[in-house]
Amino acid sequence: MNGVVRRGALIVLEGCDRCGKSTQARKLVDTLVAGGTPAELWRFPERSSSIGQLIGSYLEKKSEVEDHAIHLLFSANRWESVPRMRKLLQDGTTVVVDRYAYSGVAFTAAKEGFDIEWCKQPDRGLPEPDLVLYLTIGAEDAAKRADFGGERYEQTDFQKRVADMYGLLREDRWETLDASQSIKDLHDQIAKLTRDIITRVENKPINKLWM
Ligand code: 2DT
Ligand code: MG
Repeated sequence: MNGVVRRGALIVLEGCDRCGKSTQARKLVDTLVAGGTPAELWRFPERSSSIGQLIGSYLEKKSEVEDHAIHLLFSANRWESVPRMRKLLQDGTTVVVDRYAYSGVAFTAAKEGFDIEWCKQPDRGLPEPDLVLYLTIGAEDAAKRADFGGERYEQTDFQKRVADMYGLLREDRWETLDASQSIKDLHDQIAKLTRDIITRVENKPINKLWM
């Protein structure tokens, strides 16, 4: 008998707007659950908490928040979820997250006058993802997809700078995937990478990000 609980994996999807992260995150969780692997879909910002509501109002341009202050609120919005995230992972549930600290850093560092190291600091020590799936899409393909909505940051120039910042954040655990392929092909690739990671980390401790 094996009484040891195998932990779940922390899987993060990152990339610019309209690259298909949310679609892929949802499909991944559906596939895992259908195959008998406990999995939950998360996204950041998590707009339902008090901090999340401040962020939501900022993104919808209903309020203005100073750039450093909003950066710290995005980070606080992740930290407030950490106890629940750790518990789920330790109990064996794989958590698939649509955006994480990398979005936090890439979006703020894309603004004037921000230093990457300053941007990373508040998220240091968060649960470290076991796999980061970075979805890329060329400017031409992006232009063919549906129009941006009216939220803050949804402008082509800004998104290009965000992509440059993501480029500075790449780590060993990143897999860069071409998001211009079909939804199904991309999903199959993501599902395989995820299954491999789940078995590889099930007996490993949860590390701390950027420490
Ligand atoms: P969605 O369109 O995915 O809801 O994202 N953002 C996100 C930040 O600026 N900092 C962060 O820490 C996170 C998680 C990216 C809403 C926007 O919020 C940006 C797009
Ligand atoms: Mg958006």
